[in-house]
Amino acid sequence: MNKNEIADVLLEIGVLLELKGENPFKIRAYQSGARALEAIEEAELARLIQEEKLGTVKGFGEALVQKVTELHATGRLDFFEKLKASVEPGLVEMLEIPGLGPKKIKVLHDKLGIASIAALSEACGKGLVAELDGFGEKTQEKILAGIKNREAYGRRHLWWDARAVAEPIVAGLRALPVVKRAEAAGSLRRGLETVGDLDFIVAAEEVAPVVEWFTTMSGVKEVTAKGETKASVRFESGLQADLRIVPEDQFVFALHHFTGSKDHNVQLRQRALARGLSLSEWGLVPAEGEGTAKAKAEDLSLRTRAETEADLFAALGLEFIPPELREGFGEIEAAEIHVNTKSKSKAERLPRLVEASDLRGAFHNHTTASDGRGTLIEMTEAAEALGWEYLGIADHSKASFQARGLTEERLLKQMEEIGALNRSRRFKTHVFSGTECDILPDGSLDFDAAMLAQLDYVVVSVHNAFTQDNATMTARIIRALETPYVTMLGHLTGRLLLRREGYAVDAEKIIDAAIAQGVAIELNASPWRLDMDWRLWRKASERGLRCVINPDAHDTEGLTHVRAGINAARKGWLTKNDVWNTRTLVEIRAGLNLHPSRAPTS
Ligand code: DGT
Ligand code: CA
Ligand code: CA
Ligand code: ZN
Repeated sequence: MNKNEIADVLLEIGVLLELKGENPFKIRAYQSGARALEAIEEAELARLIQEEKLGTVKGFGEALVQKVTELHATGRLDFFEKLKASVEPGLVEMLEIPGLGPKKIKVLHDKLGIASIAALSEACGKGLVAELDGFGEKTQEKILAGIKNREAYGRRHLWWDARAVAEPIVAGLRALPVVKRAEAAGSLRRGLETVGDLDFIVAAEEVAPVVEWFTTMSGVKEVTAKGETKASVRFESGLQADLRIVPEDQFVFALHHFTGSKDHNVQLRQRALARGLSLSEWGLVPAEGEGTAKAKAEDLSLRTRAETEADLFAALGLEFIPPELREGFGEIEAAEIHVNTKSKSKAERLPRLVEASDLRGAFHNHTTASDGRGTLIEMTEAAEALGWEYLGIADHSKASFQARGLTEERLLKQMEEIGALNRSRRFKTHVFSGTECDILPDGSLDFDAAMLAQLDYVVVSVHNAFTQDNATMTARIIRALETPYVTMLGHLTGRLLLRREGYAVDAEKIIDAAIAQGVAIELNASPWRLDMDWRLWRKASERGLRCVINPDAHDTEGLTHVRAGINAARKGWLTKNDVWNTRTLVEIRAGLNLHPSRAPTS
């Protein structure tokens, strides 16, 4: 196990011990052990363990040394396994409800005997939870809302996680000798932020071997359907996957149909009908005449031939519509090929969408200075490996004390470190010194103007007082955007997909203010945020809002989350030109209006 994985285990042990009501000192020992681990470099940890010197590091008592050593060597810890088994799973599950920590869960268990979310829901319904010390009406309402959210979202999965499951399946299908073509379709292919189930379309010479492989591949927990041309399976995570096998000459039609969305399909079918054609998953055939669409599609002489989806769209007088745009939000009109397409205004045409390879860097990233897990060096190295020209470091500010936010003094020290790193030319990637500065409840910022002026750029974000009403929150954010030196707004609503609704804001008003101030809004690319939502970007960007795709990375791996942001940006109709971090280092520097002391010398 590497140090981050070990740190995760230590944190989990801390949570489990808290659920059991263990001694707070013991609990804290695991938490600080995890912290201490994060501050050590990977190689350093290996050396300390090898030389049996881990005990000399502050925060590691004897018990912890033994556990870390065991995890490092074997990836397993008997103590942890036993501890997990000794805590009722329902209690751990309750941690997923916003506002419920281990302490509260222990109280619920001790006082009311609650050991599952269902029992908790019932107790809230009876008003029993509100009567407990330290709970009250408001908490009870919040818990109930949390449970409802969880139910509503529980059946969906993050696009990022679904993609990780789908990619090896597509590769595995393509590797089967009988398979001609294989693609993932559905919401996954459309790049939707959450995915209900996976859909795979395969063209194959023979069906049986494909179904056999699909239903027995590793990770399948249950085969929920197995038919002549299709199969469905369910994985451990609850995610389900549908497979459909079609003859090769129907592949494009099936792929298009099962990519959806439903709204897009309905609109496209209407367009086909208006041209005397019938479009279905089987083919594009004359609408008039004898027989069903399926029967006609089986008659090759009647079916329009399509090798690719571009052929299918072309047969309906349309340009190729990228899957991300197929939501029925005007993409078909925009794709219409007119004799005078050039006379269409930009807003009426299909955009040339931004691509992953267009990005040259990003601005909202954390390091071990606040709550990140990668050091400045590790993050820069990873950015260089991605080919980025620049990396912005924006650690938390002091008001985010739970994330070890930086004081002015620590921030100044970090700026010096970054300056020295740039001067050393150790990496090809230039590092910008920024901050993710808290927007305080009244809309003032956590740092004063004198501090902000010295930075290369400033991200401002809301991290507390989430329950303010819409008007207060909106005014608060707008006030922050109107503060000098602010470069961009972080995660507009603070939502966590499938887990927490965003705080209430008037997005329109905030977008207006950002445009008026020349401040960018980030598209936070963290797979569980994707905030500001893609549905708002098209209009906002047409009105002149600048987008920055930021991974909000807390470790080196997190930098790759920009891929999820690109997805969302594409769904928001954004082009390369709409996304600021596609600009070159020189252009960014010119745009940042750098403080004289930090302006480039050459
Ligand atoms: P999901 O799985 O809930 O995230 O969303 P999708 O879009 O993947 O939906 P899914 O898996 O139910 O079906 C895949 C596609 O198949 C869907 O996007 C469009 C097409 N489709 C499914 N049912 C219908 C339908 O009743 N009418 C039409 N026009 N298309 C359908
Ligand atoms: Ca699906
Ligand atoms: Ca499906
Ligand atoms: Zn943040």
